[in-house]
Amino acid sequence: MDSRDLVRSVRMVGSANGLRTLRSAWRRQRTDGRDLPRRGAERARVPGPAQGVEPLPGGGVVRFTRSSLRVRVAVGGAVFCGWDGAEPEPSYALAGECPAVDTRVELESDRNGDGWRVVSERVTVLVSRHGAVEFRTPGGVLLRRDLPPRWWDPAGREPGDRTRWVQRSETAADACVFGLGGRASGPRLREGSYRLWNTDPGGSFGPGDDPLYITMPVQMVVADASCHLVFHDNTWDGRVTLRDGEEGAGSGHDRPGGCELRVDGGPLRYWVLTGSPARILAGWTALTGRPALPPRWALGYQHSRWGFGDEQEVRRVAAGFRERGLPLSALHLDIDHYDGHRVFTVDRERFPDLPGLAAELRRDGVRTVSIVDPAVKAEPGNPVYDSGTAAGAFVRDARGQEVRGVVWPGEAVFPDFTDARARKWWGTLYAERLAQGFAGVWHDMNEPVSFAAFGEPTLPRSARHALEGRGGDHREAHNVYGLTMARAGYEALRELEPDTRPFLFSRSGWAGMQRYGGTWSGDVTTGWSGLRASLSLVIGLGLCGVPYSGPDVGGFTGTPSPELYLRWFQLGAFLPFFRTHSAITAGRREPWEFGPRVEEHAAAALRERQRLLPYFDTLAHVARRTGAPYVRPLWWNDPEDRKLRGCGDAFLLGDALLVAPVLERGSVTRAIRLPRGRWYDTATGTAYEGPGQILLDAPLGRIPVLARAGAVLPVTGEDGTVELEVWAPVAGRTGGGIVFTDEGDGWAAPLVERFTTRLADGQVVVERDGEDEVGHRVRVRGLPE
Ligand code: NBV
Repeated sequence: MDSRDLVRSVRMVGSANGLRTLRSAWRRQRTDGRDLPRRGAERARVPGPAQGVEPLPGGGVVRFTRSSLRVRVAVGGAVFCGWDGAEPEPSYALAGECPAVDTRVELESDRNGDGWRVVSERVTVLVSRHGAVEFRTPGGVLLRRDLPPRWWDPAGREPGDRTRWVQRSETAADACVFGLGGRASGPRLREGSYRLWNTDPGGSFGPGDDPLYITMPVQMVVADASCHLVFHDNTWDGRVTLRDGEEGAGSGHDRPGGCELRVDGGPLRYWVLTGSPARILAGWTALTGRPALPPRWALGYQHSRWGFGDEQEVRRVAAGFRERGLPLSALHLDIDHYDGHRVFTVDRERFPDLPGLAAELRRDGVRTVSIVDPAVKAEPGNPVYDSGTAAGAFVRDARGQEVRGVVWPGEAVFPDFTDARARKWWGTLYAERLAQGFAGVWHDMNEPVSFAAFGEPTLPRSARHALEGRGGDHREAHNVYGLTMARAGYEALRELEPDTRPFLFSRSGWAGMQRYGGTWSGDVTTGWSGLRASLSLVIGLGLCGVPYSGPDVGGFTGTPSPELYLRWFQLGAFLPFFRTHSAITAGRREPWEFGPRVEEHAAAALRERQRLLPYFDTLAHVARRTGAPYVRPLWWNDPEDRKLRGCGDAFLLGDALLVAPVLERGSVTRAIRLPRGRWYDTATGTAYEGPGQILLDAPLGRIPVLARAGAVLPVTGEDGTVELEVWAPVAGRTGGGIVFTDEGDGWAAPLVERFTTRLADGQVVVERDGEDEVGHRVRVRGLPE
């Protein structure tokens, strides 16, 4: 064991569980030593020369000496490539049916006679005689070249003994990569190596820590020629190594961008989607599922703490918000409200009447949200353990013994969420949470974490999983543990309360997790670097199809300076999931704890959030319908603007706003790079023309927010109805916006209104669906006084 491991484990679990974590780590090592297939002699392989081709609707199969490649273009333009017989299904990422093939196209001989091609509406795929695959725009510009894969065959292959493989790819010299799940060092992912193995970093994390809780083999690649998303549908442990390209300054000697993907097993299959970022996200969420729609209250401000202590304390905190007139939408209860850290229990001494407390808070408009950890205390007599054992729900080893680990309640077992029966059983337990009055759930520790004094703090790699009846081990199931737990929770809540939208967010997850809910930063370090990392996570996850997320505002650990707290709060007010939260050992995070000045400015941020709620409602519906995230990188509409691609310090909030948080200590100005078009500083009404860089005031009381010329922004008016804030369009141009209004919960279809704006005789004209009757009070801004 190295001493860093020891320090980490003590930091995480305290000394009480220390011995157990030592035992558990030994046990894990022993089990893996016994049950994991040994890596024996291996042979490196490449596909070899092509032997023949079989055209099929949507593409076809190219046969090589030692492998085959299936190319399949789906309706909508997504391209699937599967080596060695890999098909799109089964897949944890895909939602429902695999999309139908585009029957208009199939593999044909390339004109030059040195390979084959599929020419579809959006993309041309070329397969060389040695198995390189190129993706080109309809105009012929290269987006991505995948070199022939290499893999290692175990000599005398055994069932269950999988092949590792590696694939190298080249992208344009100017390509920038984003995504790979939640990465603290982005949003643009620089040259370096990124692991694909969901991991609790332990303690807290900052920009240098990788991997984190959510890793995904999803890359959004942005280049002059076009953007594309590549998704390697493989859940195994792996690593992506990126190399930045270099342009030869007109010499014609560009060095392409490079990507190398290594995976420890499982299929080599991937999807490529091309087009504008909006098109790609629409295609990606059509493939992997549209994002769940949160109830309206989940778009309001929420507050949490590990260690609220007891009912009185919760009441005191709620009263603190109420008495100060600070709007609060939900309070979250962490593991300390459980009885001895046992999931689905309540410590009745400290929380004698949780349903009563929840009802009382609810009358003041405050919901309660409960943490749910997957680990179940392994203790006969614990009803959750007993019923899970009876249902055969817990993960076992190759000999059929329950796999034991250590988490908060001590010795614990882990539900196998890759088993439909286990998901069903687990789902029944959420009835207890609803009976306690909780309105939403917060899944934690589901990477999954099992504390270990040394080695990886998770389950043994040899632990067996059902994998939907196919059978396999933790090497394959690990990365989808959080995803399948979210599925269990989401499906249960849908069934238990069919008329309400589930509110669920999960620390870990994988491609497709947006179907079940959102996520949050996890234990982001308290410091300016943590503030920056939190924005990187939200932007990156949005580009992977997960639009609802946000950080622990104020940071998880320690105590932020009043200035840092305030700047974090001001950023949080513009992110989808807006929640203050901190560790049991950390300082408090209520806005009044940081002095009257911070309280006043935080109150202003809260009021602005409340005012923008109709806009957040709209963004939630837009995400649901199109996959477009609420929080978008500055290059979203201008991917060809290279200067914008490197900007990770500001973002677009929907179509209408550009938000530039203050991420540096002591700063009271902000340099902001504007995308093309006219932008108004919402604080002063001053207009600026993009593209270009501007410098705006960012006094302690606010962060710069700009509005796009022509935008229609639905906001809460003073009388509580939805008003339209309309920003003057540029003369001769039209603007507009779409507005979704709904009941705030349930499944009734929303009202959809489309507005257009234009200037006529120096006045702003607003129309709704082509009619003059707008149906809302309109406030025009940005016209000269
Ligand atoms: O449940 C306690 C914490 C929680 O407050 C935090 O938000 C999670 O990310 N949880 C991690 C476990 C403790 C980690 C040290």
